[in-house]
Amino acid sequence: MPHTLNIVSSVLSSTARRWRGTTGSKSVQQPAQLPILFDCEDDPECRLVREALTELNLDVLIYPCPQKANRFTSLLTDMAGGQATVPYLVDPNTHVKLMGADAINAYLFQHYRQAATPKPLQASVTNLVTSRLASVVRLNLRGLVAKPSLVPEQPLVLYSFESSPYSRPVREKLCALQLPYKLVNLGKQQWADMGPAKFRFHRGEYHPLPNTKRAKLLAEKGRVQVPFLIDANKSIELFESKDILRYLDETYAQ
Ligand SMILES: N[C@@H](CCC(=O)N[C@@H](CS)C(=O)NCC(=O)O)C(=O)O
Repeated sequence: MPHTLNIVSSVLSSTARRWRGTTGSKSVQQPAQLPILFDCEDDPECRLVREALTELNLDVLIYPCPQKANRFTSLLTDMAGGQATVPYLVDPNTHVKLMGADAINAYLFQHYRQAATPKPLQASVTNLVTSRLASVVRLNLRGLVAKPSLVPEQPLVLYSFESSPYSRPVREKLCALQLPYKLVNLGKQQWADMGPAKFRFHRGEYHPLPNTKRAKLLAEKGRVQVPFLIDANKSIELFESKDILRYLDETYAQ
């Protein structure tokens, strides 16, 4: 698919979900250990969980499980102690293991924000329909199917936020190639964060909120823009969705 069409349909996808997964909490703190999410990018329930993770400003380790996946299915069965389906969350901080968007989001909101799941993130019929629609407009009628790929020694790292139209194609690629990755959620925390990286809606110099992941990224890399990929296996760091997609294909697809 041409890149522009890819981004346009990704905008439609975010619009179908009314741009949930755009803002990030200013108060939730990342726990000591990284929670694990077995996830399929185009699965309606998985999307609701990832929206919640952005809004709670939580980072997770993603084990992608697209259709016909084989790389993480036995790990999922082992961790779940039997057959399980995505979304499946393992939180090593509390030893909690949960399956399904409603159970996972209720836990995440209760444990990390002492709040109930907001209605738009509950697995209601309406939300599951709009989440399904968000996949349909990606024009991939077969859905995300596993593609043969090399196994990286270490998980990759992707800076993203759920509704980011430029980040979605990268997450889909990581999913289809079954590449494990640390998902660093960079939800927007103030008006100055809004808009694309090159022409933010806010006038003047950009200052992220102090002591945030955004401030750290700016200090370390000189800009705040997603998607941003780090592949420690190859000592590669890349901004620009098109470059990242090409890199992943050239490096890992078989
Ligand atoms: N040309 C870049 C555009 C990236 C971009 O503008 N991303 C937006 C999010 S979709 C962004 O980083 N916005 C600034 C922010 O969130 O702080 C690409 O293709 O990756």
